[in-house]
Amino acid sequence: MPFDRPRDTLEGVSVDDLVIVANRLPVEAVENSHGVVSWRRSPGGLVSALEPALTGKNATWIGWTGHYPKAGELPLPPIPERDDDRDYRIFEVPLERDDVEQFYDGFSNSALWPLYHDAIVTPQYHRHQFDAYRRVNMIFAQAAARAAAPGSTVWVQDYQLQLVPAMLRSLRPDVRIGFFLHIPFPAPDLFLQLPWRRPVVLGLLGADLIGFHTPGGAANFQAVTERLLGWPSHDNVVEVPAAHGGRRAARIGAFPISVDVGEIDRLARDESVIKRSIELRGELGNPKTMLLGVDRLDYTKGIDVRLRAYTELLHERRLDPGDTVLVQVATPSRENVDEYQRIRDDVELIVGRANGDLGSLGAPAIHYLRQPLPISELVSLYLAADIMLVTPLRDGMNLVCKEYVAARVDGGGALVLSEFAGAARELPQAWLVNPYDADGVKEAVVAAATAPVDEKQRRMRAMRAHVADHDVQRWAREFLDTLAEGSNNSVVRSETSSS
Ligand code: GDG
Repeated sequence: MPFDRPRDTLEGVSVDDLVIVANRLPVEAVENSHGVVSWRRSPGGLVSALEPALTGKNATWIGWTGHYPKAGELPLPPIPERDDDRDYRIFEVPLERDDVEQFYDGFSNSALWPLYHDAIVTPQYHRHQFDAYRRVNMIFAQAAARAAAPGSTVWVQDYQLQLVPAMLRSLRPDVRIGFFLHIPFPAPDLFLQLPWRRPVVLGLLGADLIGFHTPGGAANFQAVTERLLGWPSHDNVVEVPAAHGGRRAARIGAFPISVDVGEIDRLARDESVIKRSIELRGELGNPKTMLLGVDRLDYTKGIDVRLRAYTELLHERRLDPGDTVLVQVATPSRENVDEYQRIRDDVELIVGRANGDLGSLGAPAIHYLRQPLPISELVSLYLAADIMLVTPLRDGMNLVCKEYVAARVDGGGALVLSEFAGAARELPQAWLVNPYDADGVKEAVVAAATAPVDEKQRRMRAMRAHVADHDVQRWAREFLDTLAEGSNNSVVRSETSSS
């Protein structure tokens, strides 16, 4: 396998008992007012999920910073191996411009992302991009192989790194390998379009435990392995031929991810956050009904679906333009990929038309923010919103709806949620919608806006109880415990197994 990167990234460093391998590191570069760049912990859910598992262990997180060297720019300062905020090590996998274009924007986000989201937009398959994917996956696998202590656990994250489990197993057969897919695993007929379906499935089967958000994703993967490889599989176990004879068990399971409920609860009870939520409603003109959307600006999220439904309801006067507002936060994402520029244009056209037709001076129909906000501001928005609109065409889980539920410590609010988000299985008390059915979405918005207070509270209470009991720390614990349990019986001997 080609390896054309400096090999010294991890040299001279002691090996660790738990290694997380993710495309992105849990730190981000921030620039102060004097232009000095430093690194701080990034606020993402994965960091909160994994930190309890990492703390107190010899642990390492391997990933990319999100930046590559650009001509004429000063290099970013090195990331401190440790700092006061964390007691695990960080190792950077440096990516260059070509890697980012071919591996990340290319194969990961222009082939796998759309294919795994039901081919909402047409996946682009290019051989040179898959070659880059393979090459970069090997860089991550080699870094993990060097960082892991004998017999330790390596947990690989997400669709960008599906080849890593098998690559790592061939380099380090002694380590226990887990893999978690954060996006949906599609129906077999769709997945089997992928020209490189075999290396991808074999890559994943290098893991001892392969986790999905939903039982549906797990079943799709198991069906694909049966159709493609014909290997025996039963009770969520695929029997994989082992390197030295016999068979090895690759287990498959559903582990629905969640949010850091404790942290969101703390923010939602913070006086300044509550004060800000009241201020926000004031700034919006104290409307009778405030609707909210919060998403990465991504074509899977159905931002256009909800904006169209809302606009039609205003036109039809089923919602009153005089006392209803919608706030849409759309965080910029993957801006180098054409389809992301297209969805931005679509969304902005709808916003512009709605505000031109239905707004008035100082009172737009849609308040649109294409910028990232601090998490405290998001929680203030969650507290302020009467109706949260989460309408993806397909979503592995969707954390925003769980954050909204966790933030509603007042027991108020209403959630309109797509059936095609993984979270719909766990939050059936939401107003569930088929995002392809425009009239159905409109009905659900009106129903949520006009439901009696006690019905809304009853629904919210049930959703809050579920989310409180299933936080992200539980998700990480259950995955790692299942991975550890499997280690005692991970070899399926040919004489004892059915074939
Ligand atoms: C993938 C899967 C799965 C958004 N804007 C801001 C901001 N956010 C935060 C939200 C939430 C997160 O980003 C988005 O999470 P989602 O789950 O909604 O969506 P993806 O980014 O597509 O995540 C998804 C997830 O992985 C985990 O497995 O649920 O299905 O697609 O936490 O709050 N955060 C801040 N400012 C923003 O402006 N601070």
